[in-house]
Amino acid sequence: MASGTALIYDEKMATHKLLWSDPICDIEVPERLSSSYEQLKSYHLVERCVPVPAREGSEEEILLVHSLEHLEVAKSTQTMNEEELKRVSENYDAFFFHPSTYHCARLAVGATLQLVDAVMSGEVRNGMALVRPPGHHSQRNAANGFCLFNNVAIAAEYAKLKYGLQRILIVDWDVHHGQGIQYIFEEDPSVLYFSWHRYEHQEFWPSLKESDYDAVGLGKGKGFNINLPWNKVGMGNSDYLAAFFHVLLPMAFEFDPELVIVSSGYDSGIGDPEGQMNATPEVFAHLTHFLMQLANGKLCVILEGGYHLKSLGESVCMTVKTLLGDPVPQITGEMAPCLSAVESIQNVRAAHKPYWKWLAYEDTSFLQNLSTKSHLLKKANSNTSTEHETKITNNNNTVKVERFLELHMKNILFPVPPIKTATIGSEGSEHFLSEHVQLVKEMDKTEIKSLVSGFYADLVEEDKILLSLGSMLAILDKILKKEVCNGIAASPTAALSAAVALRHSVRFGFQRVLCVFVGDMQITPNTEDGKMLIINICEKEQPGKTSCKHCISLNWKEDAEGNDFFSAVLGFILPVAYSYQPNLTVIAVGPNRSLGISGISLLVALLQGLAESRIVAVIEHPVVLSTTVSLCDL
Ligand code: X5A
Ligand code: ZN
Repeated sequence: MASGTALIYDEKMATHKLLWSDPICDIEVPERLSSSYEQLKSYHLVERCVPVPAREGSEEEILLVHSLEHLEVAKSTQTMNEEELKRVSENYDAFFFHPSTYHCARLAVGATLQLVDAVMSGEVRNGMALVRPPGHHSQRNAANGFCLFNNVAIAAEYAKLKYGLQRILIVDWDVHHGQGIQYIFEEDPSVLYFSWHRYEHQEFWPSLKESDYDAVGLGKGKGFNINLPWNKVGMGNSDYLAAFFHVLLPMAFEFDPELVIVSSGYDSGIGDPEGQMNATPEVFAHLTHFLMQLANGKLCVILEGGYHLKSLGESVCMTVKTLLGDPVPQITGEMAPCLSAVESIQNVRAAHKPYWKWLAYEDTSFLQNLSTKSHLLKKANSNTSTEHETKITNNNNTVKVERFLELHMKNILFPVPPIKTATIGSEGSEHFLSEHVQLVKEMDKTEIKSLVSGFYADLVEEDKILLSLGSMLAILDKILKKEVCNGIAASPTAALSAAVALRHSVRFGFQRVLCVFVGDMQITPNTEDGKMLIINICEKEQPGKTSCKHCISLNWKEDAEGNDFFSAVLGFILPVAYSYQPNLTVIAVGPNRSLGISGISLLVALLQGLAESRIVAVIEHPVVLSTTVSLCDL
């Protein structure tokens, strides 16, 4: 499997700039590129990436999407004086030409295609291209919204042609609707286009009817265009995560793309003057992490908008750091989406229900009940923010936003150790292990006996149990010491191991431990104090164990298509897990599991978005291998 993260940057793309005064266009400045790159350098992320040079996109490549006429007009601006440039620019909605614009736009196209080549050839696993001018608004025959050539659309056509791809997913998390991309692929079922955007019932630019949720695609492309309009400003982390859980991800997993391209605008982040949204930089780490689970990890991230330089830079860093496989930072704060977001989510799901079977499996009406008081206020006062929100919205107070970002980011980007996986097998570190077996032996014997009694006493010899508990505790110990981020232990008695792991980690100071138990759980630890939350996924109902406090039992049997898996994981397990905000996740796989190996593997990968990626897997023998793959391979 390919490894490495490409980074494409060419300072020449910073020469395109506005030469006259224009209050609409003056936010699209060269510093967007240079300061993002400086930020990447300051976090030592540049040196960890594979540098890939940009190139000029060829005329032929540009013509994959644009008309010859559009190309010729753009080409002709190279030798124009300021007055002429201004006059051509006025032909378009929100665009400016500079003598270097044509060259920069060709570099932006070429940089994007270089990234596609690096990923498709296996030279790297994923990557990001920092480009200007952006692309997603530009159309076959028109520049629009700071965009001249549609970098991402050209990349998708190029990938179809050069690599014969039949399914490409484009995720547009820019705060504006990439109507250019929508127009280009509207009738094309081989490109699934998802965009969320500030809409405010068509009040917000570009104020198009076709940006609404009911534009689902045309002809053969019906069902392959997904618009999620935000009808309020102030959307935050919880709204974005809900959009992924309940709209994009179920459709994306069903679509099963061969390549994912992100139209990566960060004007959807906090502090941006265009977006007026509240999502913090680390949400982009989560969005990136989710998309890395598709298309075998083949992910190309292409810069679009983003106009608050500090917010933009931090968000770019979060994205690249996640592409590199670093632990995903914890998201804190309110986890329920606001009512307006829930409304939009339900509308787009309803519009797409005829086309996607996995949308039919989950009812999202429960989301409405999750919306909390603070969010009701947010809905009611989206223009006059509540006191709490004033602190984190920009409105006309950039100082506050900057201070917020500073405090907020400080603890996230520096201290996290890189992901290392502990594997303590029978061959490994005997010394370390025996020490822990000793520790287990010294643990309250009656406690263990009472846990074991009736279940395993006559099934497995005590020594074997002690050994497996020892290796599990050795992993917990390494996680506590921050030597590793995650680990996997085989156990003849997963339920016992999980119970001991939970008790032990709470005792060692983890405030909230999430346990996802797959299979029959013969032992239910005491969860009364709320320091642990257990989600048990089992095939048959377990009498008497269904609904104790902080222990949720999900009965499901996987059908041949695995439908229930995605609706349960995306519709329920992840939202609950994200609301709980654990500091450690334990996943245990016991007997009679209702989940296949690939399902468990994906579940483990998705759960690594929680608890700063700290995760312990305890597995009853046969499935060890593939889960190890998803732990190590990030
Ligand atoms: C790429 C991008 C925004 C254009 C806004 C025009 N364009 N009002 O974010
Ligand atoms: Zn934008």
